[in-house]
Amino acid sequence: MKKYIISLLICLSANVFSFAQTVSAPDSLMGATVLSKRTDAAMQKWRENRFGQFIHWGLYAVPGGQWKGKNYPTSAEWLKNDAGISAAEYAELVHQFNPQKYNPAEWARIAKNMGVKYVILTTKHHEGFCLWPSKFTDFSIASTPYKKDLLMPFVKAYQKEGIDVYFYYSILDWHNPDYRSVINNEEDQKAYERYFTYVKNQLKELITTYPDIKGLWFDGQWEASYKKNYKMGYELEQYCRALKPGIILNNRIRVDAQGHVDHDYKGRHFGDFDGSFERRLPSNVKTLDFDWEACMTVPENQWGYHKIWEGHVKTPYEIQEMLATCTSMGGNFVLNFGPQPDGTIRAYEQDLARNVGAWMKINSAAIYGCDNAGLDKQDWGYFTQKPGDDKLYMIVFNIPISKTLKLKLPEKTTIADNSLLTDSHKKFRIEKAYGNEYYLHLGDGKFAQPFVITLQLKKD
Ligand code: K80
Repeated sequence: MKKYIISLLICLSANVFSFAQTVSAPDSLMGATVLSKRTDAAMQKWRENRFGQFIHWGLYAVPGGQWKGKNYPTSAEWLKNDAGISAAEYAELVHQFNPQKYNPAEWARIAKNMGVKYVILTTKHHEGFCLWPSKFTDFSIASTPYKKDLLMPFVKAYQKEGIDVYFYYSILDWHNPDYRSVINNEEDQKAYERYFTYVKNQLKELITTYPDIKGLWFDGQWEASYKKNYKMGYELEQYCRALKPGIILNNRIRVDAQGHVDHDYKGRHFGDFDGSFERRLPSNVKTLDFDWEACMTVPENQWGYHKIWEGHVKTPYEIQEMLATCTSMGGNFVLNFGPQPDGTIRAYEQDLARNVGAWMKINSAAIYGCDNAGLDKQDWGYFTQKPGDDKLYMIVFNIPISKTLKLKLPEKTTIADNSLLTDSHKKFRIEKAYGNEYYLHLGDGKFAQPFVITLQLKKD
């Protein structure tokens, strides 16, 4: 019996620490536990995916950024906060959420055609409403006129298209009465502990009911209550890793003992990747020795569905360039969609998906599985490369007046061959400039959209 227990313990800890080379115990300040890139197959797949879709869907889609005749131009999913709506009044929205046209197979088709390899869906945003019929609250899809679980059909539909599914979960919760933003006394602490049991119950429920998900994307971790209870964050990380060995977690799962969010007191990201690039890309960096992901809205700052999109709404060209930028710097790029309350996707998001997808169908070899090529960025666009490959991709966004693209290659490297990605017979004249710099002459070809040139490199 004793022997059995010991081997069981060994087995369990082997599971928890199956990424022992990369996931370690935290230090005394509860710093990061993944100190170098994870090398396992699941994380390798995440990295090779490069392009993902974010979906923000919840009760906030119903008011769509408007309340009692007033338009709130701030983020639609923050309406409860921004319009100062009481919890009781907001909760009435459950009776209006009835997405009769919800067709996840159609969503998945749109996503597949856009070229994404993974999706992150909000299962519970800050509003606290759950898209699945949780056993632990009534504030869920089960209480709406729609009634049916939204998650299982979603997971199945995306999986059918070969798209990995990730769940977003907000630690911040504006609905649960036990939630606290700050802990002022013993009672608050007790309530917050009850709330945390709720969080753990729900995460276990999500992980076990939808075993095919690849990971969790946390948010809402910045409040004083969580900082005070930073040990809960570490416990939560352990809990998720034990429930699902190999699970992929973003950095917002934790804070350290000094209250640092996203990165610990030593500047190291929490979780398995740095997902703190929100509505911004990292500045031009040559190599990053950690995994990272940038998530982006189509308008300036709308995640959930807003009836009115004001200001700068991005074009397909901008999205293509952001994706190329991220790939060239060794990171992932995730584009957000905010479905309408009836379950359909707004026309412009569909247009955008189609256009980006048309570009991806031609050029994705320079994106999927590609990474930083270790070269300086040039004014014409971005270099990418598959790790270990001697082929180099040039993703060209700007054609100079000279029709000449400058290339600065590593020392002792020459170009053995080159062609247009879409036409291996289309070669460009290459001229040596000086040192290890070359000119690639585009000639008088016409290029309707950003295009890719492949260079076959040869070491001298
Ligand atoms: C939370 C807090 C701030 C200050 C800004 C954005 C957010 C949430 N994170 C994004 C991924 C969305 O979910 C947004 O509501």
